Amino acid sequence: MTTRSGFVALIGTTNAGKSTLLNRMVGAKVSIVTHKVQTTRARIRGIAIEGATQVVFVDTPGLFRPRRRLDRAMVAAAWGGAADADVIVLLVEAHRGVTEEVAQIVERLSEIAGGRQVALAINKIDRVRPEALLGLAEDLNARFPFVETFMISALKGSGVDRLRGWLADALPEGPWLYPEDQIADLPLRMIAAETTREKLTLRLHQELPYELTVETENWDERKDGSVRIDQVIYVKRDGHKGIVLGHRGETIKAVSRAAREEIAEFLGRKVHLFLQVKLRPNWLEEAERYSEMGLDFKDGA
Ligand SMILES: Nc1nc2c(ncn2[C@@H]2O[C@H](COP(=O)(O)OP(=O)(O)OP(=O)(O)O)[C@@H](O)[C@H]2O)c(=O)[nH]1
Ligand SMILES: [Mg+2]
Repeated sequence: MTTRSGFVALIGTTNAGKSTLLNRMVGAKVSIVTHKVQTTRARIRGIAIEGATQVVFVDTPGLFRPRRRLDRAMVAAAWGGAADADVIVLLVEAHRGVTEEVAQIVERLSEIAGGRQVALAINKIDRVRPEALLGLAEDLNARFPFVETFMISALKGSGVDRLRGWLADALPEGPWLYPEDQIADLPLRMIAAETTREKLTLRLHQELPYELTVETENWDERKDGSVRIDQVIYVKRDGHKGIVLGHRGETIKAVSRAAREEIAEFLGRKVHLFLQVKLRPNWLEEAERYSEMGLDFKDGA
């Protein structure tokens, strides 16, 4: 049997649904998802099997106008993911249509696509009336020669099987890149840190989610089959420490409980999670924080 394999980069504006789509393709939660913008910070690889093809999906940070060093490193990681892929899928939100940001991304795509196949996935079709989709597809296809257009709902699953099948056929012949039971190429300690960051992002407001980072400091496999995980939450401002802890530690307790349950489910074993909040005013300018996140510090210069 001829096998195929390759990388499919999911790119688009922040919030377009890239991580939701990756998780659906893989059939497990590999990449964190929130309703807030700029959730994903680095490239996250999730692996799906379709017939004789191994499809390595690369989730990327959303493309937006960067302001800070971290933003620049995120956007560079996203375009880098596209440049390294065999096939690129651009996600556009059906209900927003061609915003200025989308128009800019499509323009930039022409520069980086090279000979690569680029497909268009109009996502969140559950949010619009079907009549609206044709015009949007035409508009986007007039701006860029997409090889194929898909109408999908990453959340509900419609159109996703067709996209996966098409991608499997579009990838080149070759041996599989990962063992067949592997679903992600991301250290477990990072998945665990991301899970905690997701729970923090969901509970904290305004700029706070964007000014903290989570790192797994210690991972201890115990004889009874459980895992003890120690994580640090770095915050930028003194006032943020108290907010993360919450009144009588209620916020951190809720975050810890939600993260622990999800990590335990992912690992299929019991988890003891210990969170510590530390003030680190300059973490956004520290190279080590970026490498922990899977980002290139120099990209943010
Ligand atoms: N209604 C609807 N919502 C969706 C769909 N796909 C994703 N969402 C929602 O859109 C929000 C953003 O989803 P994400 O998957 O985090 O988006 P993203 O593109 O990875 O965002 P960043 O990582 O911030 O760039 C979440 O609230 C999702 O539940 C969809 O098909 N329909
Ligand atoms: Mg994301």
